[in-house]
Amino acid sequence: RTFSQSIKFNRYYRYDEITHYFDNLARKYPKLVTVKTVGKSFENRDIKAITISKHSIEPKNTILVDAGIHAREWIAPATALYIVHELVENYAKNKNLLKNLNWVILPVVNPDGYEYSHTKERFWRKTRKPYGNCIGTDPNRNFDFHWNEIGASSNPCSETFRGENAFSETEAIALRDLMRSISRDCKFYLSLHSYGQYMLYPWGYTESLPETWKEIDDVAQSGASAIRKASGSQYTVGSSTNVLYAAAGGSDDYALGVEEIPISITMELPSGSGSDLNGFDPSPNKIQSIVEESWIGIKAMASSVDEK
Ligand code: ING
Ligand code: ZN
Repeated sequence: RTFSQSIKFNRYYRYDEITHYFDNLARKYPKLVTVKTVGKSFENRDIKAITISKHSIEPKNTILVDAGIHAREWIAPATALYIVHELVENYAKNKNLLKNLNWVILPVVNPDGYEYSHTKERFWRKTRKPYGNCIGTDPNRNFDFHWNEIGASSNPCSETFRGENAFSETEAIALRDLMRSISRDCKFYLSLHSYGQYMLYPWGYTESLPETWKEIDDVAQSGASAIRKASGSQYTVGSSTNVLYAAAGGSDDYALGVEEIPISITMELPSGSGSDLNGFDPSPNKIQSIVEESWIGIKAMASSVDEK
């Protein structure tokens, strides 16, 4: 498919469709959009990010959004695509969000896992690199900041396997390198996951809070309250360790702790009413309302960062 018409949010897209959508946008909106390959997956797929920027002279603050670190959390790449759709194809409506800000969006960090969850095993979470008899590392336990200290497994058969060492996974390296390449201007890192409706922030490796937790909490609260006002949906806001569980080696801890991106938030999107594993699989007719509601929260957080 070529998306000669605008993209629709009534089904989930395969990885090729997502990258073709980006390539088409780059062709159609060359002044606004650039697409870059930021790394290769284990199975040699291009990991692609899109930059949306009004390219003025002065350097701008940058927002980095990723999704699809975990393969089965399909609503997260869908939400990342909706952000791109709104900023590019609905530019006139959203141009205030590009006046002082550049956006870098990496919709599928783990394309091998994402494709595997489409073709073989719907609830696959990890990468696809084998370790002995088992396959895959949890990329959100593979970042080099307090790696393997807590909430991560040394067993390659576990869903939370931390990898054989920090950054053993090329997908985590790709995200790290992207972060690093923009870290001087990047003020806000947002990692999209599902599910449970949480705005999580560091630390995941300890119950103590970062020195700057209040600033991060302000941004996260602004997202949660915008969503509550718009739809009534409730998000729980707090540090990962304190409101969900402790887990070291996550991308959000790394963004703050190593790359010093000041606002780092993991957003756990809604389940679309499913529970257990089905919570990772909102039915296609729920996608539109979930991504719209989530975009309201993301816009509020972006504006809050912009005002800082
Ligand atoms: N949740 C995140 C996970 O990686 C998380 C939650 C993020 C915990 C960061 C600790 C630190 O387990 C999902 N749904 O993947
Ligand atoms: Zn996840």
